[in-house]
Amino acid sequence: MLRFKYSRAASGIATAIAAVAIMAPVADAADKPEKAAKVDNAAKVDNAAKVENARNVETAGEAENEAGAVAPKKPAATPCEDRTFAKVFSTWHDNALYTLAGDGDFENQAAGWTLEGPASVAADGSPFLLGAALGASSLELAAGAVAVSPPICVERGFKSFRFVARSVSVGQGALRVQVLYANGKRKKVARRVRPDAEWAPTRKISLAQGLFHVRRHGSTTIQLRFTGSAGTVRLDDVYIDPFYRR
Ligand SMILES: [Ca+2]
Repeated sequence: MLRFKYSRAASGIATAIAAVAIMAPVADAADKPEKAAKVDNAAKVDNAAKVENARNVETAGEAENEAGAVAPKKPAATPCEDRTFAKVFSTWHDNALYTLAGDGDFENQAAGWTLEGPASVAADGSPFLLGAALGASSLELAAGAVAVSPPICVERGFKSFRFVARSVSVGQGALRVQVLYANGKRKKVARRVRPDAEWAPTRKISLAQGLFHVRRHGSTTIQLRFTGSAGTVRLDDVYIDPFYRR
């Protein structure tokens, strides 16, 4: 009986903490995005993933709210469909398992991607054999171009993503990278990427999973948005670090 009462009380406290954590990013997102993400992470049950985030993942640089936000919808209580996972960045001492975003290697004419402005598929694949075969195409974004990925199913523990990029303009190009969440809050975590002239993987970029509240054994979707902000950049091999399996 005592155990039951304790359990109920503990559950109530956990719910209260979770409610505070959910509200905090809404209040703070406009001016203190990093703090908001940290508060949210603090409420996560998955301590292993939290520690891993703190140690290895580039902290998200920015979060925003957009006008016209709609009411959050609950994430699905079903896991993602089976996908292929591989340690594709092990050459760069990153032994995490990754899965390719939908046509994330742009070998199928950016199928499923939404392209706006000066965006096109270029006959210039990354030189790294990350998948089954070396590709021949990448996505080129000049300043002002926008590319949005197909929806990507994510579960608990999907903590970061990375891709391969190069600048092809005379000056160094730059991309703004954002994460679009399906929870209706339209929060975005942004990072600016300035690739060199030679193809190279970016650092890991955080998905700020605390902002999308995936249930245990559940899933939700995110999308990645790339905006050309200076010069011309080509990107290729967009990979997501999947469920925490190590
Ligand atoms: Ca490619």
